[in-house]
Amino acid sequence: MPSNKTDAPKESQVAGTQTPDRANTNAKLQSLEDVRSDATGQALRTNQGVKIADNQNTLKVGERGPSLLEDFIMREKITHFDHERIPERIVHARGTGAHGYFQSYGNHAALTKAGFLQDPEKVTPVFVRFSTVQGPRGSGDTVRDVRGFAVKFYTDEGNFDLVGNNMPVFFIQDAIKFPDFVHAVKPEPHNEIPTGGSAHDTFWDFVSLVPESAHMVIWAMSDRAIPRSLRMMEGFGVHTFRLINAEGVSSFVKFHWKPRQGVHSVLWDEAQKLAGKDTDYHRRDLRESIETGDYPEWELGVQIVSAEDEHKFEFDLLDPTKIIPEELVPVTPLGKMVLNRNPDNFFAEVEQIAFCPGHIVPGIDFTNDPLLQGRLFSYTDTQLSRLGGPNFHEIPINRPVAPNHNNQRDALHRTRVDKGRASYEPNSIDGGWPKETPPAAQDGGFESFHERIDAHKIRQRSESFSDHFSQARLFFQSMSPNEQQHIIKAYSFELGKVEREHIRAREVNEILANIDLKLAAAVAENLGLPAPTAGTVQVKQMSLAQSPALSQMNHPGTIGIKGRKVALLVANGVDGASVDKLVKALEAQSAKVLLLGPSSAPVKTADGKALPVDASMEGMPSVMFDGVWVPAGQASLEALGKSGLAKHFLLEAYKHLKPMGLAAQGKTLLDALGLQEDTGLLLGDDQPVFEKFFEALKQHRVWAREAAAEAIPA
Ligand code: HDD
Repeated sequence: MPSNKTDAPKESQVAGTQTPDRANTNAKLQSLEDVRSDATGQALRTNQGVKIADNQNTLKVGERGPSLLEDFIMREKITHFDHERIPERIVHARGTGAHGYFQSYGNHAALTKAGFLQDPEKVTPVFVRFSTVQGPRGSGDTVRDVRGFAVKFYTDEGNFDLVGNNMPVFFIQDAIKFPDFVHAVKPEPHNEIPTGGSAHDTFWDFVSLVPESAHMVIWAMSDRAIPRSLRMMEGFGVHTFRLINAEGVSSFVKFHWKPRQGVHSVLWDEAQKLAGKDTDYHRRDLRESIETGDYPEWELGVQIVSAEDEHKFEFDLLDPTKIIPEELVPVTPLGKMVLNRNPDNFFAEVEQIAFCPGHIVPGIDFTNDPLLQGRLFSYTDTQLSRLGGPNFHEIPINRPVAPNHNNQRDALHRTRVDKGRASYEPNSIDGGWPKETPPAAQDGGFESFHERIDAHKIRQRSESFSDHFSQARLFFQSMSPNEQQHIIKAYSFELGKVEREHIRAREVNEILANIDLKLAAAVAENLGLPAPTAGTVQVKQMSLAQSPALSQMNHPGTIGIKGRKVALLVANGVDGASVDKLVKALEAQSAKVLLLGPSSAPVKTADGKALPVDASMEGMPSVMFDGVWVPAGQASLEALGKSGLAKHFLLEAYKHLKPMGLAAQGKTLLDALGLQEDTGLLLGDDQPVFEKFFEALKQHRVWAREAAAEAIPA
């Protein structure tokens, strides 16, 4: 949970432009400013600077004659257009991003010499890119998938990239299996289906044959794979890293991002509908929240394990399919990250940003996790084809704030003009510059941790990596009953789409039965398969039976209902005072309120005033909201009761367990819909009822309603 540390910098110290110490941020903004182009008041010109007189017609022989090859203006324009697209990322192609800053809560010198973690006054600029994994650039935001959570810290000592996911483990233990895994999950090669999902034969074929994937797959079948918002996801560095202090003492750490907004998801039915009703649901939500000043915030924390304790756990710290349960090692907060600026140009910033887990700074180091080791090679390599050569670090979004002089020269797309004659080291011609910096306690050259290794050169998996089920079991058994049901349904849905019965059966008998027999039996029943009576392997019993930190229910966030989206359904005859009262009450909680009418036209209030609406109920369906309220006004309530659109809106919100409220007069409408009041379906007009509504919104969904909601048609 985000802490309430008192030494945390005040919001006013860092928001806006009056911040006392914004040197780094300003340097980064300046580096982007140099290349930012504003065409306001400018003449239209060619790339060579020639003013264009006619941008409507190709140069032709006569009005109706053939076009001329000499039309350099048309050819330049079309040639550039023909090459506008670059290869999309092989994985994580669909994404969005934002600028922000990181600030340390204090001086963490005992843990690391990394400069950006030493000084609470220092503001380090960051850029974050969130993504899905499987789908192409144009795929839906709300598909069931892992979400990428990649952060670039532009520190004074060079760029540090924390390239993580919203799940703390991974599908495989060794990078050499990555192409196999990705080929299996990607759309199938013969028909390029499915887009943006894993419910198909090749994925389940692979994961049912590879038990090391069991833990990650159960995370992917949980609500974590269908987040409500990118703002409401935890982030994880996944691997164990090292932090090194000035004395050279190394600690093992796992990185965590904890959202102040809480950890929340949508329901599977919502996710599927949103993929059609608002394909851009997540990127829109992030952009709008930043635009309206509702800056998302995460706390960066680490689980710290001293070098002496490396082997004290029931699992191997180097195995990326394992978590360290937070009950065993709590997360120590280090600082906070705030996202406060949207990109100006999606391509230049979100598409061209290039992350690499190998981008680290002094005070941070790798471990021998074989997945991490392979990643250190893969990311730079992929940029060569994606961004066209080895100079991608010169693209403005990738440029470090720190200077980066060296003797690397030329290559495609080189933009820097290197001065001097000597592009080698040592040299005496240019005074020997640029020169090495010996490692030092602070601000020295990078030095790898001096790890002693004495071993044979082999291709072999460590025996300590062989337990594939105990943590998958811990995960399932730590879920609330609602979350467990969602997991059962997710496996059943996905495996139900698998055509080959032997693959379904293998997943149930050889994977699920080893995780939890109740889980296996429930999924088997939904697939019409016999329930397994025993697992196929002896699963190690973990000393911890449950880890409450794994359940999203235990992460409501620390900002109440700030930023939650509530729809007010109105029609002609609505009571203007009732609308006003609720809008004021919601705005006082910093929730977002939108008025929805039968169409986009204003409605008339009971006292004859025109009340503009934000959208129609069709334009913004219930799946786009966290809660819904129906204000008073007899005529309005009657009109809504006759509108199929309004009734569907309310029934769907009920089905999706959303907090709902109706003015007391709305009882007839509620009865007509066949709905009963519950802890989150409220009738009334006064503040105590509003308070209950806010409390239900804070809990995100009315979980106790889930069984009753089953009966409502989807
Ligand atoms: Fe990866 C992109 C996260 C394993 C190879 N990965 C990529 C991105 C994220 C991750 C967030 C998108 C970055 C962006 O927004 O531009 N990847 C992970 C995590 C992993 C992981 C958390 C396991 C712990 N990845 C992994 C392995 C390999 C790769 C084992 C290869 C051996 N990943 C890539 C890549 C990508 C990439 C092909 C595609 C585009 C890119 O790098 O820049 O190189």
